[in-house]
Amino acid sequence: MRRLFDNPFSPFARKVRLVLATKRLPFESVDALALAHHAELLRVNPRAEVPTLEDDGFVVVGSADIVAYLEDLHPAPTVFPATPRARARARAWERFCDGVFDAIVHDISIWTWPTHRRQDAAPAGLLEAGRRDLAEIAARVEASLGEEGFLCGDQPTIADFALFPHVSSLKPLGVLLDEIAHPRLLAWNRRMRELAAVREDLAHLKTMALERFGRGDSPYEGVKIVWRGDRLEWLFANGFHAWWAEELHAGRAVVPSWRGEAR
Ligand SMILES: N[C@@H](CCC(=O)N[C@@H](CS)C(=O)NCC(=O)O)C(=O)O
Repeated sequence: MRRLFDNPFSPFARKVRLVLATKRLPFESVDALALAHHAELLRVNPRAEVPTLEDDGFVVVGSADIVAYLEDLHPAPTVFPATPRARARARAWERFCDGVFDAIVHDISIWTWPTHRRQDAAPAGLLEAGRRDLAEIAARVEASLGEEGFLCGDQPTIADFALFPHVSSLKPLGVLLDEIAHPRLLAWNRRMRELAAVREDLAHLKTMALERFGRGDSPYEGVKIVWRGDRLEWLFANGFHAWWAEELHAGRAVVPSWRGEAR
């Protein structure tokens, strides 16, 4: 049995679900960031992160490794381009989306994301720094999209699946794309939204947002934020280490542990 320790809103889990849907592989989904499933998640992944895949008792941790595992087992339809250089480019995009794009989106969404229930305001300059970098990333993606339609050729690959969840976060974070500056990115976005896997992902997201937050409560941890390395790196590189230390002292920040200690 294929079981995905999942979360409807995690960009990494969404990337894996896009790949599962593209390859038409059925799976059972557990919303493992819901507090009710936390112990189960710790059992398979001491860092308590989603996505984690359990395939007939065999555990694969981390979205890129899960995608590579699925590709090895089920190579058709492929989510990687054909040539070694194009594959290397696709992996580089995936890593950039996972390590850089995700970090910025995460670090500035704390005050808009319903889980955190924050009453305070972001430290001065944080949202501006995030929006500046996100605008630069949008410009970079625009410049990289060629005539072929997708990031690494004429078919969607892991590069596009890693990028899509983050692009869909831009508008709520105040980064607007327009036809003058971003014609290719907007056309790419429309093309992505025509894919069955993406339509499924967006419909799921909408249903889950209503289900998880619609009643005003939430099944997730509401105070402590888990700060993984990449997310801290962007924060520190932009000078917000003192703010983060305050968060830590106030009991609102934790870092994942490879030993699997309970938080
Ligand atoms: N490198 C990991 C990162 C996964 C990750 O950061 N997952 C977040 C959700 S987006 C998580 O599980 N955080 C734990 C928590 O919020 O409790 C991957 O590629 O799968």
